[in-house]
Amino acid sequence: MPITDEEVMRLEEKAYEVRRLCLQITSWAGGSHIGGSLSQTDILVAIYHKFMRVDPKNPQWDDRDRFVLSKGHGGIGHAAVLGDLGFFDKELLKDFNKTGSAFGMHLDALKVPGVDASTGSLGHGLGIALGMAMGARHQGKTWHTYCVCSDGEQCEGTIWEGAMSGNQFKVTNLTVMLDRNMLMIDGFTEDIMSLEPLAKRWEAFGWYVQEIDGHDMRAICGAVENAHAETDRPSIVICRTVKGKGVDFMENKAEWHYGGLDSARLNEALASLDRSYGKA
Ligand SMILES: Cc1ncc(C[n+]2csc(CCOP(=O)(O)OP(=O)(O)O)c2C)c(N)n1
Repeated sequence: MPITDEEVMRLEEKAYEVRRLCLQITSWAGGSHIGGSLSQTDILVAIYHKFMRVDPKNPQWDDRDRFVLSKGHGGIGHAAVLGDLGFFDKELLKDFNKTGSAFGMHLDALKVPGVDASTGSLGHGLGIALGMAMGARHQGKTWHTYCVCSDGEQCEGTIWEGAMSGNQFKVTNLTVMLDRNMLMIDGFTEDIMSLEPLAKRWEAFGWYVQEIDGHDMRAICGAVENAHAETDRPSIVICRTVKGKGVDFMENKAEWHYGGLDSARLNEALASLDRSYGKA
């Protein structure tokens, strides 16, 4: 069913709140992978707020949909979404990455409610997600698995092993979203390890590929619905995004892969975010 204008506005507002929280966590923690957390925000918000069947009061509910953040360094963004949904007390985020906190830069599934897989070593989340999806099928369960990958991750051989397996085993109860922000840790993917033509490569591996604007809620939701409807091939959605999206001094800057914000810089970032949402 096409998404309504009201729902688009609701999701966009939620993405604004999550981006704000990402910036605050970055300040509390003394630094974070903020660039990639801001690029992935709209994807995570759309998945969690429109599609995921989860119960924050019962994080281990057996029939819940599964989510794997294969680009595990986006952990602050994932934690912001989960905290906002009420999986845990949001106040705990103030101690993010501090000694004794449950929250490290890469979220630990044994410590953070709502996290289905501990990730951070790039390239492995796709394989974990494939296993979860195949596990559902073997057990006759209806849960759907979502996996968010990064473009830097496409340099890992395990991604392409996963691509082959997804096709071989026709894993159609999995939706992969690729955060194509064009930047990896210290530069543009096309300068460091060219990925293009990325869509054609995934197609050649037998996947149903869609390419969308990864900051357009309507496009994200439509693509996920198309992916759900595809019953022959595994699905990947290449989401064209901007690293640092929403904060002018971070956008498209490799150096904002990881960075800190003192209180003055935090205020600047929040003001820029407000401007980008037309709130200032
Ligand atoms: C196997 C492995 N090698 C290296 C790293 C260190 N590392 C962290 S993030 C990153 C790449 C960042 O680029 P991308 O994955 O595209 O992240 P995004 O731009 O979406 O934040 C690297 C190499 C890692 N986490 N895992």
